[in-house]
Amino acid sequence: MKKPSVLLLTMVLFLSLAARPTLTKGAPAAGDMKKGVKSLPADKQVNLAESAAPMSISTDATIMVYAADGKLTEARKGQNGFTCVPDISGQEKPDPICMDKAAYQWFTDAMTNAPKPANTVPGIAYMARGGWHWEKDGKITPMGKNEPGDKRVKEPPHWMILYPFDAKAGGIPATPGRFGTYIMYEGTPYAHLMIYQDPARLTQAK
Ligand SMILES: [Cu+2]
Repeated sequence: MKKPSVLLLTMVLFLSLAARPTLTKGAPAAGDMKKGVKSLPADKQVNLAESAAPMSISTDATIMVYAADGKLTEARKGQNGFTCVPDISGQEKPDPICMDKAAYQWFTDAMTNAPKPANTVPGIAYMARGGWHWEKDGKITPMGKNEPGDKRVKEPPHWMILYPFDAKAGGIPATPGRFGTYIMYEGTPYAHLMIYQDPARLTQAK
């Protein structure tokens, strides 16, 4: 697997809220976050990372944590192809994420400013604590391109399908609304499907 240190470090995206007792296990309380996720002990970062996805997924996932130098390092090797990270936006509330291999590729490409994501199959990512995006003039700012003055908007717990979606062709909105599903970054190679559904409450097909 590619070295993910650059990856989520520079990412300026979503954020979180909503503590989910059903899956946070020993995840730290909001008060612990004042100094940022990077200053938390590794075990707390692990719990936080795991809290992004249903436990059935995160228990077997590779877990990355921030080392003292701020770089992401592998804290635990997984077996199910998913990788979880305790925080991606560096906002005052952590926004952990769990990604499958294709989603990991997608985020790596986004973070390194690749012209388009290289994943050839749809990626799936879970953000059970929500995230953030930024808006300008009622439109969502492309990832990492937000500027001072842009409006920061909270995303509720959600999951994503990371693959080229077209809002017009699919008849899906390009901004969040009552529908609860929309295409984020519409009109860019990084357009993807956002689904406002708490991953903590997803049940698995048997
Ligand atoms: Cu998104």
